[in-house]
Amino acid sequence: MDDTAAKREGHSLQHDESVQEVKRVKSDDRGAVEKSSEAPEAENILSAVTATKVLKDSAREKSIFIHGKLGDQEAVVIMESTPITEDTLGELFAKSKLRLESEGKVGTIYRLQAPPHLNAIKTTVVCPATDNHVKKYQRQETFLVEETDADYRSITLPYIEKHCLSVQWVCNILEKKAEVERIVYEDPDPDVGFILLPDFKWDQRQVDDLYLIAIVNQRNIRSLRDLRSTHLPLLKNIYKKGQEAILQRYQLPTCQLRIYLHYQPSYYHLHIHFTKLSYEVPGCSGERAHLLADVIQNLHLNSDYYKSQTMYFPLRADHGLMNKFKKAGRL
Ligand code: M7G
Repeated sequence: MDDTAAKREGHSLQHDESVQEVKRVKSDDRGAVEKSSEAPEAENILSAVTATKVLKDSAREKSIFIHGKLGDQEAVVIMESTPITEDTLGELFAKSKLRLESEGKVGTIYRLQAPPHLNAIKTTVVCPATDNHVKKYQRQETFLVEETDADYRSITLPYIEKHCLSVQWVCNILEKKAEVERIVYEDPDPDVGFILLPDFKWDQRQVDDLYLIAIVNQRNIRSLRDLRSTHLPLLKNIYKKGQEAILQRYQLPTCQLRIYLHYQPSYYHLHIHFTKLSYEVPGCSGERAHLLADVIQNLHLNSDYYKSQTMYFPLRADHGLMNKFKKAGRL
């Protein structure tokens, strides 16, 4: 629901002067295929893309979202500069070319030309792109919605039952038809089990922007709203084992993790986000992200907390649910 500078749905390729990597994934939510950083040079499908509109760009996030055509199909191309990481500094310092830009009292400014392999632009090509994809990436005003439990039952629930995005990609992951080799941890228990794996948003090149999701095995929990105290064993299991798996695999301790659920999510099959605390990923702010630790505490206090609580969440102006809340006189 929140549009971020890092959606990974579609063909994805890394691109610079000399290096190109392609991971080809269809945009029908069937899941991703990870390519290693040593992937061979791929065909430059970007050369066949005609850009029609810049949907959004951000100098701060160093990203641009473009609507265009790939042949006769609609496409969205997302390009993001990759972070500079500590492990590449040695090579970056030794092998870059510098041009002097200006000399001042405080410092000297250079334009640095990094070696091509340290200068990649992460590029995602969503093709064929639907109207929803285009909308999702288009810059839009957002509004804070107040949803009582009655609103949930009369407005939100009927809407998501009719319009929610396909969770086929989730089923494919749970059924081991997709992303099997990407699984970081799995607990196969049908009640408290889950699969932990890298989110589409993370290219796994550096832990600085670590982003994993835990997808629960249970198929009937749509979102935070469905959680009751009976789900505490499941939530505690994810909290504990997710942290342990991340510590073991990435040496990142719990105190450096942000573990949360989105409300509203984009996909109504319960999943938990694990990101590095210092990584300010879009969607991690208070109006949309609910810390799993708080969720566990709230359910301990009151089993019906999320059933009865008034919830607040941001909606984009073009979101279908906005209209429903407006029509009901709730906005
Ligand atoms: P969300 O809270 O439903 O909404 O999160 P958001 O997309 O607005 O954050 C769903 C998460 O699943 C997002 O972080 C997506 O990047 C991620 N995601 C979506 N798809 C289709 C896939 C996929 O096929 N594989 C993986 N690994 N992650 C995905």
